[in-house]
Amino acid sequence: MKFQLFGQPARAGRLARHWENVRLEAVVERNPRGWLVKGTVAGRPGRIEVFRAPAPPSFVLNNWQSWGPIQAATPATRFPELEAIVRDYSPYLFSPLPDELQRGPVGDYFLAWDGGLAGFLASRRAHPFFTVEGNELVGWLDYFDAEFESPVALEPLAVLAGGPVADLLDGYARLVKRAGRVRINPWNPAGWCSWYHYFGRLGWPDVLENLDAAAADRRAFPFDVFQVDDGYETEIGDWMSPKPGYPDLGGLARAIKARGFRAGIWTAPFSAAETSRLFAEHPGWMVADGGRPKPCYRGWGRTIYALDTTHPEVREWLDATFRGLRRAGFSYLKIDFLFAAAMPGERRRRVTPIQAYREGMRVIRRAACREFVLGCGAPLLPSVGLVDGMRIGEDTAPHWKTKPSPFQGPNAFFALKNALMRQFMHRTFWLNDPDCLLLRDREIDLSRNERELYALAAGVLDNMIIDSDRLSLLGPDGAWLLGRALALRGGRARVEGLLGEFGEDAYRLESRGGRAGHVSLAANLSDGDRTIDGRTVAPRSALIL
Ligand code: 9PG
Repeated sequence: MKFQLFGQPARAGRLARHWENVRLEAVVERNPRGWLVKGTVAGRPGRIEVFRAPAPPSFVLNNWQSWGPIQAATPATRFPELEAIVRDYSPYLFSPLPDELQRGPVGDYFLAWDGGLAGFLASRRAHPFFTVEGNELVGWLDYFDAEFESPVALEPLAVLAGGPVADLLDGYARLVKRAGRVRINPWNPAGWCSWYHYFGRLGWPDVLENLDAAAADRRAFPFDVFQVDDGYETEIGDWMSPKPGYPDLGGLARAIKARGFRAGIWTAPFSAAETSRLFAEHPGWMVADGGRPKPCYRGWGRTIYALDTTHPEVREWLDATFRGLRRAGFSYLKIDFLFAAAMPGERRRRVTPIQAYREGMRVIRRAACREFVLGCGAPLLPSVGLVDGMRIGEDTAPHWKTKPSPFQGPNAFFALKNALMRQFMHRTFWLNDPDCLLLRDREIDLSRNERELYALAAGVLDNMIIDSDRLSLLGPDGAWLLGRALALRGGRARVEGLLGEFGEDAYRLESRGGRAGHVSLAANLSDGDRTIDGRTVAPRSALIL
């Protein structure tokens, strides 16, 4: 493979570059699988071009964030729908560098194609991403406006050559795991979550109803954890004061634990609504612009600000909040809208937004101790080593698909597609959360085949299995699908079809070493028939091969 490193043809050995006040030193190692680039940088590097190569005709394009898409793309791929999302929600949802996304395809962290992969192994300070310039792929490290007095490690880059894209991604993921010294939590959760039936209308009687239903039939509902999602809190930011009608947080956790489940709770710890007590009392804790709190995103009909995680008082507050949740009895912490902490803006200390994010996450990680931390709405590579589980797709929903856009609102199709395409992150970066299974057969717009497809795929992938139904709506068939999904877990899974080898949105999954032995599953997410291993697979359905 021919490519350039730092503007020169790649070759093994040492190299040094000096410009303005920047000193960059790197070592390029060759090994049988490819190349590894490590080094240091000092000064004010801004944006560094690290990698440049001829663009392949199609490649896997990955968005930086949990909810962002991963998909096959070409150099001509454009995302016109992003403009509306930037206007209605946030410029920072799908990139910390919003302008880049408007220009053409951006692949965050890595790019993979048939026969090659270029990928950064960490995002500790810089934001690593790839763009397409004419007929070339370009890999960048963006250090924003940070300045480093003494040399800091560059984010390492691996260039892998040869083999199918699924193998290249697995190889990349193993290198990320090693670089991040990742320890995978031995507990792969099975649980319940309130969001995808009750959404923000969750009341305390709803929690009790489902707790009692789950406790009454443990065979049908073999949950370890019972997680209350968004809806219990008075305001985004005011986590410790539940709404009227709810007990205090200790009472909430006790009700769950008394029925034999681990207690789980949702927060958006780096977010503060304009209407929250948190914001009213501490406007100076927010990431700012021109000295004033800088809006980060729109949500819940409100403007949401982002906490400045370099501020010592914010760090104390985060620490107290998560120690408080733990003391209240919660041992499963879903932390959401995490991208907020990585919004560019003015902070107490001049670090990159990625450093700020990781500093905030480290406070939470430490305060959470050994309890299970599930990231969501999170920059992916910067979170490696700091979470136990991670949502790796857009929200699911009680319907299959709305518009054919990768940046659309919640739907089961895109949630499952991301889970399939990001399987290489499972048990390397963390445990993958493919988002919840919706298995009820009433008050739902998913067909039996669609529900089965999601459940079997999540099981074969060995992913986290969280059901989100009003349990009284779950018939024997729903409980059976849940049991099937759980019984399929435990293997090492591989996914083929990432570049459309079986036609668009069709995949072949293979799992070995799980409780069910060797399982092959054809997953057809498309609206047409697909042929996999000589078998015809109907639209929106799965087939055990
Ligand atoms: C609770 C939900 C659930 C869900 C999370 C997250 O871009 N958006 O406006 C947007 C809003 C909500 C959302 C994702 C994106 O969902 O993924 O599981 O916890 O928050 O509010």
